[in-house]
Amino acid sequence: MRLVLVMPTGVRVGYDDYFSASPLGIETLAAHAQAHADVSLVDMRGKGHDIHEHAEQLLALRPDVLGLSVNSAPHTKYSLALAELLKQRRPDLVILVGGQQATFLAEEMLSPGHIDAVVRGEGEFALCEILAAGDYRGVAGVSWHDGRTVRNEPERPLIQEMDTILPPARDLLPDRSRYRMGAYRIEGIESSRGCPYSCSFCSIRNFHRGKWRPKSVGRVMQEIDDILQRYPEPKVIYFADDNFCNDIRRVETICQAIVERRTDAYFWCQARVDVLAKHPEVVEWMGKAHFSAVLAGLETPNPRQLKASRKGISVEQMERAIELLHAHDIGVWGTFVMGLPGETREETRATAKFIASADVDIVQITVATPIPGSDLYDEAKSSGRIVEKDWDSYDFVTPTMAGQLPQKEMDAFIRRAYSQVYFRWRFLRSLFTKRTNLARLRRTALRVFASWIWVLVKERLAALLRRRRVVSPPTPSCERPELELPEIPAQERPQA
Ligand code: B12
Repeated sequence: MRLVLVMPTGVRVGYDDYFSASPLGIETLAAHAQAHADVSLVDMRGKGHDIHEHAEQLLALRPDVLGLSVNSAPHTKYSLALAELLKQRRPDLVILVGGQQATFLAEEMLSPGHIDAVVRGEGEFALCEILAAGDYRGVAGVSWHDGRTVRNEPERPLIQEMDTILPPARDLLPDRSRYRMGAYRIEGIESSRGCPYSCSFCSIRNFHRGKWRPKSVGRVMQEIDDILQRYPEPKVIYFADDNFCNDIRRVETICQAIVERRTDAYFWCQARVDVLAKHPEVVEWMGKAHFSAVLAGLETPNPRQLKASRKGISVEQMERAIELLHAHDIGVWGTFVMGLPGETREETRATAKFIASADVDIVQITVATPIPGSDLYDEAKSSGRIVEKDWDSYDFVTPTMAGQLPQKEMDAFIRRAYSQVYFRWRFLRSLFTKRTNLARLRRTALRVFASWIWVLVKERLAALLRRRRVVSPPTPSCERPELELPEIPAQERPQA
């Protein structure tokens, strides 16, 4: 049996063209599925947006089963349109989807009738059961359409023993050169799953049922050793964990083990500032282990919004964590959110001002977006506040809820905040200072920024020469016979 697992792109996802790491989800699924099928992996990101060409490429692999990973909202319409095309050409092809977005939108994915089944939640063992049985019906965690209605099989228990998850089959995507972050190659490791916190705008709590489950330190180090051996080039290894620092003593042990390796690789992870602020001794170890950046959700300085979104951090903790990380030469990749429910214009202005003064090295500003699976989505949906229903617009820079500032005004705030961060004298000067992690990180941010500008220039040139690529056919939720590839919105910034 031939299985093809696909990481889709979006119809207009600009960032797919200039930055992505390898698709850990399908690489991990492949590692398991190899026991039951001949597996190929295809990563469509950065390969244009011609859906016909993509369908041809996939059909040429002669799959019996094709699995699409729909993790993010802007990949939804592309995936539905691709499934429709594939089914027209190969009605016998079994099409499965999984991932965050698909899990919470099973009904919407199945209703048009081109996708056979949605695998909700973790996919490793469900996929193996489907392949072994040659049927998705009756497999726990699967939703499918019986021709009249969507059938939801019972929930699957979460994987209890995380070390039973096999390391990703990286060898199935041998061209690793495209997975870069500026001058560095990038490889991801998943050392834990889930997060016990309940931030209103995040879907992780519901996806992993509020549980945080780690792999053992030994197992994590095996994966790191494997990457160090396999890929000798200068690299960044990132922890794809939702909350890497949930068990802070484990982080300390991992850092100590990394230090013993004396590697020249850099690391980054996602962590909460309250935890870092309380543990300066661990931040020191992270510095010694060459953590070049920590992605921290700083969100907003507004105490009312921090409370309402159940983020559970304070501005003092943000400042303390930034100070600590910088003291150990670790860059801060701060993510901020504007337009949370009830946010006034003055509050948005205050957030923009805060961002400019927060001493963050890489800034990522998003517009609050109700992603399926998040409480924000449920609340906005039940109160009728969702005004934008086109998944292509869930790009985290477009307002989608009633009460948010109009796009133009939001863009202006975001643009000003970005330029105040990146055109600061202190930031520019630091690019040329001694080779510290911070300077490296800032140069990397600049290179990612430059590749984004290059993508933008290419798109504009193509438009000028009337060579705009055309994407078709219509997605089931879209009436237009042909979709013109829109220009990347001017406000979109390089987001990692
Ligand atoms: C690491 C990460 C990143 C990294 C790298 C991603 C990459 N490879 O390029 C970075 C920081 C670059 C990133 C960027 C973004 N990310 Co991100 N990211 C994650 C994170 C934390 C982990 C992803 C991961 O690798 N997981 C590990 C693998 C093993 O799990 P998995 O992919 O989920 O796959 C499992 C299941 O979902 C399922 N499955 C998945 N696909 C399929 C397919 C089939 C057929 C089957 C059977 C099963 C199945 O089985 C797999 C194994 O159990 C997730 C949260 C999460 N926990 O998933 C967010 C997440 C995917 N990201 C998210 C977002 C919003 C973004 C950004 C848009 C942020 C921004 N504003 O810029 C960008 C988009 C970048 C892009 N090019 O797509 C959202 C998406 C929400 C949504 N519904 O749209 C998530 C869910 C986080 C959240 N709740 O907010 N991200």
